[in-house]
Amino acid sequence: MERINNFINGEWLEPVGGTYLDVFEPATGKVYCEAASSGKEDVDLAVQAAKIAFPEWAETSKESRSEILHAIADGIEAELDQLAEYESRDNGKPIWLAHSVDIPRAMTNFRVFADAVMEFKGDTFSSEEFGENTIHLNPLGVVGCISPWNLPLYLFSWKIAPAIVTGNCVIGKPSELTPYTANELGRICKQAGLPDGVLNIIHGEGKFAGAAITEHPDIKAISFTGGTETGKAISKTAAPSFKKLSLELGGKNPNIIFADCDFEKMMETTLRSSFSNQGQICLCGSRILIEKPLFNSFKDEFIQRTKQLEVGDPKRDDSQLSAVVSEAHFNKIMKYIGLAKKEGGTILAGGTPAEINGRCENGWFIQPTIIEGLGVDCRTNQEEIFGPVVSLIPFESEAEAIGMANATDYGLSASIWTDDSEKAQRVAGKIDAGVIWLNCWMVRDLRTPFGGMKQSGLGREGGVEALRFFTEAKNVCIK
Ligand code: TXE
Repeated sequence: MERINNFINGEWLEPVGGTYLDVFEPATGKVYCEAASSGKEDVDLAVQAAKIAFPEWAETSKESRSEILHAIADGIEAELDQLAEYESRDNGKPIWLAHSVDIPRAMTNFRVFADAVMEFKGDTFSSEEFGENTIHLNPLGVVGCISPWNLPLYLFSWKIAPAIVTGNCVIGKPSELTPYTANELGRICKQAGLPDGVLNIIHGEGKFAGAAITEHPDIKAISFTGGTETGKAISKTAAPSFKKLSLELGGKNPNIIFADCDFEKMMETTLRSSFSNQGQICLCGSRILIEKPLFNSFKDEFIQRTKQLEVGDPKRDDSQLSAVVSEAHFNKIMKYIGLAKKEGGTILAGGTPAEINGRCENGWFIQPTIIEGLGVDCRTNQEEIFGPVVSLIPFESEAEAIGMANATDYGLSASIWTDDSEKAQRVAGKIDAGVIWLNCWMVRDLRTPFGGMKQSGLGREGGVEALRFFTEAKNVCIK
């Protein structure tokens, strides 16, 4: 069986402990390869390599670093078809989705930061009284990038690109559920001329490999995307060594739909924001708040269109949804559907596994599910389900919608649907979320700050925010 090893100092090394984890294809439920199960010793080796590579990489001009990032993007672009197939096999998402979203976005991540770094420099302040102040933005050294399984290469590269382009050396850890394209990225980086030791990729479980990264005294910062509970554990571990932290965590995002919206555009977008990637995107809207006069017509149309969604083999172009990432995650989502019923909710569509015949008969597929009849305070409407499950909630007034939207511990994103632009801006101003879309969803200019409030995270990624995160300001004053 194929084995994925750690990528350390430009070489593929077996884990020191010699053990491997099974990697499953979610669409079939079968193991198709193994990935290194790493621990502290492997992380130590990677940090040693990164520390040796750092001085030269930090001194490399930003023009040269930017060129290498563009070469990495070219490498991803050249292998788009193959990478999309790998991503789909690893994660369960349709190949067409990985081909149109995940892999192109990974390529764009490298291009955007390759360009952004060219404009990135510290301020200068000069005055008679306080002299000439020049702010240097220096790389931190060795940094850790820990990413999840829902958008594997997309989120891994979203962290790695700004880290290396600012002159840091990286210890990256993809999710143990989806290690495959991260491993391919190591090869593509090497081919693109990234010096050995600048990017090191460690595979393995969070509690061993991930914890060894967050604990390591020579790692200066951690950029993490994943669950809120994991984010809390990482904060605790990282605090005593004063590591910089960027945490992108969960969400329970509201879609606020007013009766005066463009119904067709809203409906088409709400279907996507509910069920794209099987609902496994932190930005998916899982609480759909609908103004009462529109509630019944929204509900009827939404049910009808949801029932028409095709759930099937990720290899098929007509599969709109495919498998969820793992058996454990399948069970978690099904448990939440059971909980919704116990809490008094009515299942309007879905609510069951999807039976797929043939190659995928043992895969982890769930029908897109709509729940109605639950108040905002119940667990179904408070906890992140992270699957193809949404809840419909009616509201009477703007104030009530805002109250409901803010009534969770999360604050990642929201979308607001209305033709009244003043109302849209007014409501946006009152929603506790880091990312707000008016009459659209998932429109992302990568130069804008991205991240959440409350338990959805700490700090912002994207554009200059990411470049600042991976650098440290030093003010040099002369008078
Ligand atoms: O993610 P984890 P899980 C949410 C979603 C999901 C829940 C749990 O609700 O159901 O989180 O998912 C690494 N120290 N999101 O358990 O564990 C782990 O190996 C250091 C939201 O699969 O957070 C992986 O690389 N690292 C989300 C990464 O953390 C640790 C995306 C994410 O895994 C670690 C994914 C530790 N102690 C899940 N424990 C989003 N915000 O997009 C785990 N890891």
